Amino acid sequence: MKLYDCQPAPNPRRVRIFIAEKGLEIPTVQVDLINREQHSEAFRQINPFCDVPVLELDDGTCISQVNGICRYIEAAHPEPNLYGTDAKEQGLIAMWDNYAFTQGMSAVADAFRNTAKGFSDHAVVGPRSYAQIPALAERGRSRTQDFMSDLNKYLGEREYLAGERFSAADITAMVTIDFAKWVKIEIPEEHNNLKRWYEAVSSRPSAKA
Ligand SMILES: N[C@@H](CCC(=O)N[C@@H](CS)C(=O)NCC(=O)O)C(=O)O
Repeated sequence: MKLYDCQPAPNPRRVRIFIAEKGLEIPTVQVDLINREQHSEAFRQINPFCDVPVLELDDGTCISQVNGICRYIEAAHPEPNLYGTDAKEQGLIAMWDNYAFTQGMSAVADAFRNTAKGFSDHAVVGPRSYAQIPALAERGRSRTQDFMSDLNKYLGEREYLAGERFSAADITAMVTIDFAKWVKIEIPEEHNNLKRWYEAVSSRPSAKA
């Protein structure tokens, strides 16, 4: 088994943290996103969506998309549980994980990809070329700030994003907060609940992955 990875990129980091939480060690292969290795013919054979992470199983099956990979790992290595035990918890964790991705990670990605040099013809992840739209970057910045403010509210109501224990949803939200630093957005000083949670999740050993 091996993980196609790119050390600085946020989405592969979500999988590395998940793997660390499970106490597993999976060798990684670095994909050079800067030089567009993800668009090479060789990598398209591994993942036609042209993105990382990708988990290649020992039988050659390739699973991409963070959720696909992490759900596979959770099923193969159930403990410690990160996607919920009973039906209610599974539903809540999936809900908050998807919320963190669509309202957080995607907002930061819009802010970053629609301004960053080197992405002028590549504002959307994937095999096709899309131009940058500066207004989308501005909207992404506002949405990122709103995401932090909403997280601060939710985390005043409970210890972790999906309930009283750490889950896959916290990994997505924490990596999003770190990704926001790429567009120079930090947790505002007055967001005490968000700061309390961020310090707790960031001090877990897995956060170094
Ligand atoms: N929805 C995908 C997102 C993956 C993604 O956005 N990966 C980025 C790195 S963080 C990527 O591979 N980018 C390639 C590119 O920019 O061409 C997932 O869940 O895995």
